[in-house]
Amino acid sequence: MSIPKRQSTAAVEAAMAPPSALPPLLAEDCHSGIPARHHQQAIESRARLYSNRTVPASTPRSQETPVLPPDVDRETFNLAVDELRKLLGAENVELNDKPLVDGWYMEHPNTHDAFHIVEQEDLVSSATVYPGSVEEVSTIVKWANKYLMPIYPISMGRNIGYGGAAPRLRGSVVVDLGRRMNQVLKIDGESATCMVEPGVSYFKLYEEVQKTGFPLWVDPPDLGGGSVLGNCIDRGVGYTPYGDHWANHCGLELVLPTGEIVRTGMGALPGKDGADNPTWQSFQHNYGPSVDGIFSQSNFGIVTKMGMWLMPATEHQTYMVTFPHDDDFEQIIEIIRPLALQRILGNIPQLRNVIQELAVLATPRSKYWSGSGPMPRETLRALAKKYLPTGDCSWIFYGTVYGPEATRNSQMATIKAAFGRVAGMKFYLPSDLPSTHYIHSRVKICSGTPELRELDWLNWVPNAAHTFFAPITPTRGRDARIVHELVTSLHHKWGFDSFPTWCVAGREMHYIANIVYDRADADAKRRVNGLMHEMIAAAAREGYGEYRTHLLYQDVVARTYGFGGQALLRLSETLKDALDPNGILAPGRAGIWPKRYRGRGFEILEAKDESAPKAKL
Ligand code: EUG
Repeated sequence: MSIPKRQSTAAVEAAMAPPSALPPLLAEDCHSGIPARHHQQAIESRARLYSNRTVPASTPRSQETPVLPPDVDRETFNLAVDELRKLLGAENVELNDKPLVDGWYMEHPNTHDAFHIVEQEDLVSSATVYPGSVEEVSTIVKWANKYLMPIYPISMGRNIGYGGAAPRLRGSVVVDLGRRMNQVLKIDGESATCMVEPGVSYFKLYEEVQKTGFPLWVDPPDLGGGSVLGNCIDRGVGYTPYGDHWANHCGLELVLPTGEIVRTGMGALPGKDGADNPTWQSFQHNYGPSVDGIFSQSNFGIVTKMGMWLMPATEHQTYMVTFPHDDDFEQIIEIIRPLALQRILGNIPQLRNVIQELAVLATPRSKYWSGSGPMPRETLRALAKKYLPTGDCSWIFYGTVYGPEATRNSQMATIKAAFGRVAGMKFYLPSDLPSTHYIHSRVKICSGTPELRELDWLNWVPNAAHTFFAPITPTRGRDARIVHELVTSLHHKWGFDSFPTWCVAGREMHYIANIVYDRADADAKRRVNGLMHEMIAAAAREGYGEYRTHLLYQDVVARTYGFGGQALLRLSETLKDALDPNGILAPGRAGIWPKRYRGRGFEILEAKDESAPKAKL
């Protein structure tokens, strides 16, 4: 085993210095870059985040590299990598043997989880391979079967808060699909559809749609840098009327774990003279079983092409409503439900806690308050009063109505009257608020323009990382109360500020608890882990489950869906063993372990150190 060299003081200082190069622009040779319209903002955003950093930009490795996957010895690994270089070209295979760089959102690593909760070196790959076509993806899959090498596909690796680009199984070979497969393959202005490869970000799709001149919207989530395809197969959420991404996908091309290439939906029926089927992006189903579902949040195939529906552009009006009391949320949610069910609310609105509003101003919490543990409620009230244009409030609702003015006016009148039942509510239009207010970013997101503002709350603590606890409840005040009280009290027990946002639809809501922590603070990381495990278990006892979760919690979350003695997980395992007999594809993803690894201790079923903080907080 080679002994890693300690970096000299000078090397550490060099690593701490702000990078001199500008963050990369979106271009042919940088699919994951920043659109020109956001370049200045990105430069400032990065400078702010790096000014709150106390850890070196890069960390020397303390373990022998590349980290090997289970059951593969170094000799076999080296042999396999040599063969992969021959198959794909040496320039398309990269060993993960350099210092780890966490970077930031727009310059993120594909070697590990930049927002590490466990040791930075735990969730790491052994190597990265860059396929350039679906045939090359198939080649990689066949290679993995030959060497029993676990591979972990990523689209762009910007699944931030859920594990980023990191493989679930340490030492897996990351298949970075996005770097060379990043084209918008079609934009159809007549049917309002598109087809994308894994490396197309919301930023890029937006630019490409603009170039066509068609009046069409993409549906961005809170941040625009992620992969359209990757977000969709992880069942992410956006904020135009097309916010349910998976519901708006239409047609997949994928590579099975044996290397076979499959098209689903109408794409299974070849078009005339070998063309793509003309109905592939218009009708979601093929004849026979509907199989698309088993390729989302799974490890049954590698999606290489995906159709998406685009929304015809329309007039729109975003608004904001503030509510004064912490306890108002139950009444607010009861008001939202019928409005959402009747489609008077045009999109998936967000109901945010006042702390998000303060944090998104990008000022570190330490500038306001020097204590540890959660910020006291009175401090937060005083800060809101002083720094927010709305003054003191508890909840902020961001909604948007769509369509011609007469329609919007009538919807808005109904919405205003309904929220008017909450004592002390205040209604705002974007024009009522300063040009720097976060509402202007929501206006863009809710009308199809991807944004970069959301991560400003990462300045709340130094070296900030975050993860999400994301349970689903019915859209109902009493369910909201159970989850919100459970989350708030457990955040306080483990010493964290609670940052809740509800993304509300008619029948269900995604409760997003955003845990922001200092990734240089080992104790904070231990507490995040304890908090996550305790919240998942406590919510499950009440009957609530997460829609999505970080790599570290996929085993436990999968097991909370345990009806019938884990019948669902067993079904997934049956499918897994049939489709991936050698267990090479993303072992452990979504809690699904292939036979080869099952029950050997790879599952993470509890926090190793369960002790809550000793201090009374
Ligand atoms: C957010 C929303 C999500 C998610 C992660 C973050 C919003 C943050 C609805 O899903 O998974 C403000």
